Amino acid sequence: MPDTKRADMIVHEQEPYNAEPPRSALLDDLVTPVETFYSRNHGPVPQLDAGSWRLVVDGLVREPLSLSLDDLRTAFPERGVTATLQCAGARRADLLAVRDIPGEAPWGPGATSTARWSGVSLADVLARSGPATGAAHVGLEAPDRSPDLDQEVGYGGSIPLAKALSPEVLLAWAMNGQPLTPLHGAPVRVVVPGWIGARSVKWVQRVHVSAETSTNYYQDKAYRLLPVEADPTELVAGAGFALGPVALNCDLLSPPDGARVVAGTTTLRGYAYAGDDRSVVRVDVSTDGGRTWRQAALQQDDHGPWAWCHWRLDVALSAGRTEVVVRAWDSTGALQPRSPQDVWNPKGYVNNSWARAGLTVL
Ligand SMILES: Nc1nc2c(c(=O)[nH]1)N[C@H]1C(S)=C(S)[C@@H](COP(=O)(O)O)O[C@H]1N2
Ligand SMILES: [Mo]
Repeated sequence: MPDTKRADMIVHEQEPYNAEPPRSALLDDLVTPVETFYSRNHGPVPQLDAGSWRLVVDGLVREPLSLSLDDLRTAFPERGVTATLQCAGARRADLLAVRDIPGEAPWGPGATSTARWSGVSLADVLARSGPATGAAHVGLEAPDRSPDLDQEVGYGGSIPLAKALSPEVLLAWAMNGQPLTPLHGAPVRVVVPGWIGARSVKWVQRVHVSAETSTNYYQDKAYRLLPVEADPTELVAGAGFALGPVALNCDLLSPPDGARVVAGTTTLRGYAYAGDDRSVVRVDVSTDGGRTWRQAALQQDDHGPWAWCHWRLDVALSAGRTEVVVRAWDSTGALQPRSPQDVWNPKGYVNNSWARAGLTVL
């Protein structure tokens, strides 16, 4: 286990390291401590030397750049953003219960965490380089390679130029006020607030401006929502559609599914999150399997538009079995889909169905 993580992480894979914190740990604070923050890696963690690290900006630009960490620190204003990262595979465990998804880990709700990131805006760096006519997408490339893939290039993906030019997208070197750890992308990672975690490329070395989306495996073949009947063992470039902005989602973090609680007042707590330009406006809680609903209190503490919220509701429970159901609404009036059956897909992404937990009340 990397020494920066808490001892009770739920480890899906030791090498490469893939782990999420236990549910209750996410409730300690709206800003997740680095030792608690989930960790998602497709290959071995590269150990890059900050002194010799360079960021190349090239492609459809008027002036290609090669910037050191010192260049970034001195030539551009430092910016900070509190942003939630959520893996597109978060809550996949409930999709696996519907139908098997070979080769994909049973991530729970903990593949969602929030940090205070600091660095410079990608937009400021792109402004210096000057996107040329026809520029429409920004590729983000890293050196790490998955041992399962036979490919020359490392991890990567792209975001539309319009998102890349939004000030919240950072080239970040610090997380919660500390220099990034190697596990989280040192010396510099991209943070794309409101978009699936996969686009927040760690160990970034190249920003490639293009007319097209990236042809990297993780843009063109993985992190795509495939039609239900697609064969996930034969991934076809461009099949389905690429995931981008994070879907509206929520989960119950305490008490967990299967818990025994004492009759009387119990506090139900969890998180809710809506990506990109949407925000969570309401969280409904039912303690009778969805027949009746009450609204939870939302806590966001002015962390800004890119951070999740925590929710809580005191409920009176009497002895017996109770099915808790939780569902969130966003600022467009969208409601989460009802069940994992409705959202099942061959790679097991974006399970944003209602949260459900069975409690035994003693
Ligand atoms: N270079 C690189 N960047 C990466 C990844 C990776 O494997 N390699 N994983 C991505 C995925 S799928 C997610 S969800 C986030 C997770 O960030 P974290 O490990 O800091 O929590 O990083 C993204 N950036
Ligand atoms: Mo991810």
